[in-house]
Amino acid sequence: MLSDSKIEEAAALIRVSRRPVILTGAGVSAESGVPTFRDAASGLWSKYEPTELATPQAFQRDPDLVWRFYQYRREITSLARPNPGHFALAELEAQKPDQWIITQNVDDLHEQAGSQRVIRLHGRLRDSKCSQNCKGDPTLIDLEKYHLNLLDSAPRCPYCGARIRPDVVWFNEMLPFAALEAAWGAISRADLVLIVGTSGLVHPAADMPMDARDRGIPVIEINPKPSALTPVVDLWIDQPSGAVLPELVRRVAAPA
Ligand code: BV8
Repeated sequence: MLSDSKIEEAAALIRVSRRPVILTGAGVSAESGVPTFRDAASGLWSKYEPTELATPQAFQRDPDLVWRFYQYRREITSLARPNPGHFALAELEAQKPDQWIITQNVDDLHEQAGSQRVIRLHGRLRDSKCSQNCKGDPTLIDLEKYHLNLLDSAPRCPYCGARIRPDVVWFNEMLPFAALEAAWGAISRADLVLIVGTSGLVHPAADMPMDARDRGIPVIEINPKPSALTPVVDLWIDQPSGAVLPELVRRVAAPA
């Protein structure tokens, strides 16, 4: 049974919010069958730590291994469809024109569900680019067009011959400036932050809700397990987002 009073409390806060910001992590896609980031290396990949594969150093050392890891994740993500949580956030955006989603996720399930105001901090799994960005940052490469959608080795850039890589932000890489600027701008204007499905371990994403909190803005978290942010949020709903968000958004629109 959903914790009713917490849902009602959250709905009351969101109802009066004019500029909500929703920070999402891999948990919002879990009910779509996309393994969360820390579970991303399961099965054949279980002997690897995702954080060890998602680095430029790993790609430099063994581009084909890292390429295969991302082709494996692309395969899983390409089969995924938005879950009721993604659709609920798109519905909330329709009620709140100044809402922004800031996502750490590299799937595009928010966009597939209809969300239009989405800031992507860590890139997009389905896009590939020249690892040297030889034609500008980013030099995106259409793998299909060049028949380069190889499964087990990192293809070469058709322009300069450098290895092709996924267009995602790896650990120890700077986030895209435009995304960072948009995210901090949205956070600075936010009058409420809703955190959905993140362990709160990755920076600078994890710092964003805290900036709002320091300004006295209400911060709500939806996560079945405690995260690094749970101790500092105002309201923690310990339920899966696919179950909670539709009920929450329904109540925002029609007070109980
Ligand atoms: C940078 C793309 C400047 C690749 C990813 C400050 C302090 C400490 C360290 C740092 C710091 N500042 C910078 C760092 C270094 C580093 C960092 O954060 N390290 C940490 C981990 C120690 N950050 C960086 O390097 C960033 N760059 O800051 O540039 C710089 C440059 C050089 C040197 C220093 C600084 C770049 C970070 C980007 C990394 N790339 N993704 C890829 O995907 O392969 S991050 C990756 O983790 C994913 O994007 C993922 O989204 C993200 C965060 O993980 P979560 O989304 O939280 O997923 P996770 O699995 O962890 O948790 C899932 C949660 O869902 C759980 O809590 C679970 O309970 C919950 N859940 C499960 N089911 C459900 C659910 N919730 C709701 N409903 C459910 N049904």
